[in-house]
Amino acid sequence: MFAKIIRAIVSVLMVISPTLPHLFGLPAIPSGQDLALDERFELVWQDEFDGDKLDSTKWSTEWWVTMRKGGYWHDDMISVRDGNLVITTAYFDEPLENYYEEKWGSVIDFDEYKPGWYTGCITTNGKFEQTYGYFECRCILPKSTGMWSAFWMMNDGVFNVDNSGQDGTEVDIFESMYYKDVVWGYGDAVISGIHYDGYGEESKGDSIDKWFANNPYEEFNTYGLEWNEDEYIFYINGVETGRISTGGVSQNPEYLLLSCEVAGENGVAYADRHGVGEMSMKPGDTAEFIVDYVRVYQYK
Ligand SMILES: [Ca+2]
Ligand SMILES: [Ca+2]
Repeated sequence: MFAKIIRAIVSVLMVISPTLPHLFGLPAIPSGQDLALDERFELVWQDEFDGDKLDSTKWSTEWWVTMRKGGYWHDDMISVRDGNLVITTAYFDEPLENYYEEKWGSVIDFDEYKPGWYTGCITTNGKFEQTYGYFECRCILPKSTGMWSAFWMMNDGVFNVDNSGQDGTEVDIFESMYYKDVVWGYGDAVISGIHYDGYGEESKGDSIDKWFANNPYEEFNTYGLEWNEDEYIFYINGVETGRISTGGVSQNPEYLLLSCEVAGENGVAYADRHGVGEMSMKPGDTAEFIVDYVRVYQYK
């Protein structure tokens, strides 16, 4: 009910000016240029997730293998079935086994696995990276407040502080964090943005604010990024949402990540979005981030 009213209001505002919804803190409806995928790009890399386990020639689960915000990232939460990657989030009373203590224990300051929420992340780090092109995933988002799913890219230069993003930028092609706002009808939105110059005091970034997808917790949508030497252009279902060139775009190859996080800190989930409230999901419930494919294209 509220959802339809909010959408109608946003539609009216956008007729007046496409920037108006964001001025009122509302998501906007994608209305920019069409991607024209087939005319402008050729497919160079893909995973359709057709097998029965994660393809280790394309993906690794070892990008970060310990506590992550209000939960833990763990291999057991990653599965491939029915043509999809599924990253499951669930609560465990007994900590899951630490597969990486022996391998990484001397390098990583492991936070002990404890009872709590477990979820996961996969990355092409060390297996595939690309400079420029078009990057797309088709997915259904996990249904709970406190869940934060994302399709994003990284380069180790992100940590280099030089007042520029050209040496490497975290590009968040989409992040879901608005399930809290489903009641009011703008929970069907995702955000896109960038971060560069590390994650400390010098950290910089930009965002294109909230954009509507179509019923994204129940239905597949595509979320894409076009990246050239001048700008990042974000898309939902092949329609531009916005573009960013702040700090200068990355000129270095970047690897891909698909991840789910539980909001909170020190392995304790207490957040519904940015650090307040409760998760709507309770122990015994599960949330699934379902990804039909990841496809990477280069300009023709
Ligand atoms: Ca930099
Ligand atoms: Ca598939």
